[in-house]
Amino acid sequence: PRSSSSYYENYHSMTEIYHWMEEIVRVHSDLLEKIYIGSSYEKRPLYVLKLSKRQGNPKSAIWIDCGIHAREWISPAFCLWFIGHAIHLRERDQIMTTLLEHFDFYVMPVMNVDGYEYTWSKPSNRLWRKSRSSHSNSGCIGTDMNRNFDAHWCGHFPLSFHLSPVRRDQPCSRCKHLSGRGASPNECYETYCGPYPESEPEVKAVARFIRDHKDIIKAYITMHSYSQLVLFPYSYTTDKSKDHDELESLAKKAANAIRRTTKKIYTPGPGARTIYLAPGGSDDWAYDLGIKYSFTIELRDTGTYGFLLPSAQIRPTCIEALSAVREIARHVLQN
Ligand code: ING
Ligand code: ZN
Repeated sequence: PRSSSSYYENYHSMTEIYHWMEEIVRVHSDLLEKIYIGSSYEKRPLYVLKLSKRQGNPKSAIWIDCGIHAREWISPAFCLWFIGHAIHLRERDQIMTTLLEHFDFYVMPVMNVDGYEYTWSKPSNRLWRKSRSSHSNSGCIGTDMNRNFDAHWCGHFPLSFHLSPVRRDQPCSRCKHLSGRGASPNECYETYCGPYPESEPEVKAVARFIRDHKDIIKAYITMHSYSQLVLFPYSYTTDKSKDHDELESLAKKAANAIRRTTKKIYTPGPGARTIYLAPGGSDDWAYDLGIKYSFTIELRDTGTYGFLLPSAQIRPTCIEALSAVREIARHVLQN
């Protein structure tokens, strides 16, 4: 059944997640609201779940999104587990109780709904990362949603590059070092940034929602995998952000909380200096919008299973990730 703890310790298809959303919101309408924020390229609905203990006066809120990248299945599993944990264990879990007394949560279980569905459709599609949109006749499909936000979008390429059909056909030789991991204007690459910022309807819907709620959203947290990292801005530049020291100490506290919880080691650091330079990412965008506490958490593991993390690890991964979320929330409360 959809409310049992074993439900949350398994991965679920998009169809199943839609049913889960419908049911949990129906049964727990006192705590949950399903907000429609737009539709995907393939016309699937995009929902945000608002988790709120009290109706009425708007509280401070924390945003958590999952499933920006299709193959990172542990990420949506966390969002589902987080909601399930909040609903079913809120009385028994002191952490959850305290969190809910102070914050509303906006939780988006799956941002890349089309890509996620695609990874379930055939075993050979399991490692798909991008959206499923088509922006050219190259035959290549998909934009990297975490390169499509308006934060120094595809920053290393001149605008003319994006406009010229001739040059778009091949990778920018000058920028080749960036095209694998940074961002690429070539639609055939895994990190294709799209034809313009927010070209993806999913990114646009999320950006609009967050913009409209930016005064109450005090923290932005986005869940990815894998690598076990607690990242904060910037990823688009190796320069330090103006809140670098505070974010670094908070990321360290979050990583320490994880270590105390499950003994797993997560490495804290700013994106560009810790892993690679990557413009157009959601946490950089949220940070520059004014949401100071902006984090990308890369969940388990460090490469043994990678994206194919066994479902037996869902529960411990979610428990450790919750301890990181709690640390961030606690800091936000004090500041
Ligand atoms: N990692 C992220 C990626 O999109 C990242 C790292 C974080 C990039 C923040 C940009 C901004 O490449 C994974 N695993 O997706
Ligand atoms: Zn990712």
